[in-house]
Amino acid sequence: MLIKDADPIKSSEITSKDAFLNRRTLLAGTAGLIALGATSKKAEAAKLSFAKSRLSTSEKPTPYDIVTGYNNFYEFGYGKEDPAKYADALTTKPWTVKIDGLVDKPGNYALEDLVKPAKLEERIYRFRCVEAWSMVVPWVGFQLSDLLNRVGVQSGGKYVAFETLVRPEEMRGQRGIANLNWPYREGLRMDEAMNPLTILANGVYGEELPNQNGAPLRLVVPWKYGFKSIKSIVRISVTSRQPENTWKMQASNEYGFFANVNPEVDHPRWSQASERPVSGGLFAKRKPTQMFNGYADQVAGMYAGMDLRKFY
Ligand SMILES: Nc1nc2c(c(=O)[nH]1)N[C@H]1C(S)=C(S)[C@@H](COP(=O)(O)O)O[C@H]1N2
Ligand SMILES: [Mo]
Repeated sequence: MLIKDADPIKSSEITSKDAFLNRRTLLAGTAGLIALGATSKKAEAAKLSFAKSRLSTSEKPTPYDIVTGYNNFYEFGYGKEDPAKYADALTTKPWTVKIDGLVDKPGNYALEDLVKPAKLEERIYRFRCVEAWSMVVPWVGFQLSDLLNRVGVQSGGKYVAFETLVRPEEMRGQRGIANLNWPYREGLRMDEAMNPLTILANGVYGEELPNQNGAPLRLVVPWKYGFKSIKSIVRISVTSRQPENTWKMQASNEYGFFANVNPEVDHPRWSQASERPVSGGLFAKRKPTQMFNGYADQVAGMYAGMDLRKFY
């Protein structure tokens, strides 16, 4: 099958989904294999209001259909198209996040109570999966530091641990289809959690997150491989010890805790020297991967003195 590239899209238009919908015939050509069915339903998603951010990249975002149609979310299956097909089964309203551990104000928080006081911003970030593909995603969310400051981190709090929900009735991957040790878990060191680049996203493309992207609240850490950016969070714990993380538990010879994007350290199955942008048609050229996914200026200082080759 020959797939024609779409016309270039002006970056001024790109974060408006209406502009996207007007062009979806063209974009459908680009997305190629990705079904359009899910998109029309998502047109009903609630719009968010947010400010722009100086921390956004000026690179052109990956088309909406790809951002919401080519996903990793093993709770719904292994395939890249499984999340878009099956994640609608997840009930995201109401949603509660348990915040516990070394914080002044632990509790079970309704999602609204976490999001309402927050300063929502659009953060257009590069996003790099350890499988060596990449996108540019216009997230909407707020800094994790903002939430941590609100709940008050106590002096012994050195790490932040996150968990996704376990709900096999709604998550087919948890019914024996994907054999991970549920719940999906991730963690950050406190300085990483407090870094201004680290956000909790509740939206993408100006609207509430679709389920396949980790609704209603997911982490985004743009200088680390995508698996750190845990989806559909139900628990945030401040801990004194380095928490477990799912992919390291699964295969510690392949995945680490830090998982900083590093073109010089290969994964046993994927060279990390370059990446395949999942936009611009199936024949898009690979491009060189950047240290810390291009965010070295903002984050390299946190790892001064660490031998980065040992912390894959
Ligand atoms: N709970 C949960 N979070 C997850 C995953 C997952 O399988 N389960 N996959 C991770 C991986 S490997 C990637 S690359 C990103 C993909 O995010 P996206 O689908 O929004 O692009 O989500 C991450 N967060
Ligand atoms: Mo990934």
